[in-house]
Amino acid sequence: MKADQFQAPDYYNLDDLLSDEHKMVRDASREWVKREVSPIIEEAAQKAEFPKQLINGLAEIGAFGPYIPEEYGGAGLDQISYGLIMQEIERGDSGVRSTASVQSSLVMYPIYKYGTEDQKKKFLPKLASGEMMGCFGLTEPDHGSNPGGMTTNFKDKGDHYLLNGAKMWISNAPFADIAIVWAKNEEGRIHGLIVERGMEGFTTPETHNKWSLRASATGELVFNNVKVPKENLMPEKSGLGAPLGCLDSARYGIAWGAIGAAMDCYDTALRYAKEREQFGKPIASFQLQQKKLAEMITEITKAQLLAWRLGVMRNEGTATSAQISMAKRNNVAMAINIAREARQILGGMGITGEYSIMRHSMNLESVITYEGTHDIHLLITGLDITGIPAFQ
Ligand code: TGC
Ligand code: FAD
Repeated sequence: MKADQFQAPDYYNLDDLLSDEHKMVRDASREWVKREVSPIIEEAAQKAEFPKQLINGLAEIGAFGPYIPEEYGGAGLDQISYGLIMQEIERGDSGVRSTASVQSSLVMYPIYKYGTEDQKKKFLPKLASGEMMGCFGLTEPDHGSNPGGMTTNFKDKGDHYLLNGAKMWISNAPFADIAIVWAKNEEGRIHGLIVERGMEGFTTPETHNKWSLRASATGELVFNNVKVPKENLMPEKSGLGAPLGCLDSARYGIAWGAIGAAMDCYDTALRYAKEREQFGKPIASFQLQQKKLAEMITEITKAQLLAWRLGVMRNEGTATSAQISMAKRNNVAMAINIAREARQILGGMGITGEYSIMRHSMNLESVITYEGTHDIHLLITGLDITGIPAFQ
């Protein structure tokens, strides 16, 4: 793979809207990605292996629980810093960002928000340091966009719960030490349980043959009469709103992350277009290529402003779930379109692993599907503006 020459576009001087802390956090993540992710990520993706050697570095840049308070091992940062970290990691690879998103927003966040003090003390510091890794099991083979229909269930057996069912498409599952599992009790109410590797009847088979997110490990969670200690139920929130609340945080991170992938594709295509000559001129001199590049920087700039404003509202505690959906949907679609256009600017070279664009393009096919598909987020906006649900 080519040396990482990335230069971040900032057409509307977004840096002026960031604090010194934001810029410090962002620059540290950017440097780390350049040093540790770029040199190894192409090979990891080609081999379809999650690069476990990145776990310590992710912890060091604060990517595990950026906004979790320091007393629980988190970095105690605000929402904009969290977004900027996700942006920089996804500039390297969406799969590596997935690992950080899941650990932060889908594992640490529910324990922090819905867990007991004992659960917080037991799990959060180890999750923040990367000593322990987690995954989040909501999706089932027959319930993806409609998680409320889940059939995974647990029964009260007096001194423990008995868990049965299966989850699929679970990021980090093959190597996770713990799984946050959403399951129905005997009354059909959804609760979150912390299931630990080693519990009898709990297995995590890996999902192979993915053409997308190849540097992220994906798997199933299978529960066959798993005895879960009662102290592993997170008591502070139940119902579908509990897992969906975690998704708000993860979707927000993706709205920033997608900008990173788009910036990398744009920056690569711009440099290539200025260097590559055809018909005796740099291809950047042709109007058709300029149109592509000009539209890319316009869309990136709009996405940056959307994410920044959403971050401000998240810091104030005023951002709604529907506002988060709009940003996730817009920014991921923006990134996938830019990846496709950028790939064309590189001609044949664009399909090779010499450049990052094809990998980003394939990765974004997962990002546009997980955490709520492109169409589901549109329906969430539709519901918000009309008051009428069109899901069924
Ligand atoms: P609905 O009746 O609308 O809502 C049920 C309850 O949930 C509340 N709620 C939310 N709460 C917090 N945050 C949100 N975003 C919320 N959305 C809804 C709602 O107020 C209600 O509460 P209550 O107290 O009245 O019961 O539910 P529905 O069954 O009609 O479904 C609505 C729909 C389709 C929008 C929802 O199911 C949905 O978002 N589906 C998409 C599923 C999804 O996003 N799955 C993601 C799985 S995890 C994943 O993909 C991780 S990838 C990680 C990585 O690798 O980076
Ligand atoms: P379906 O729900 O079957 O949808 C198929 C199509 O139908 C989509 O285009 C959808 O938009 C459309 N559709 C569905 N319902 C409607 C409707 N009402 N109106 C209009 N159109 C509709 N899940 C987890 O729980 N944890 C994870 O860590 C996780 N990681 C993932 C990693 C990867 C690589 C992938 C690919 C997925 C991951 N997921 C995870 C699952 C992901 O959240 C689901 O794939 C996603 O929610 C969509 O569900 P589905 O694949 O079952 O598609």
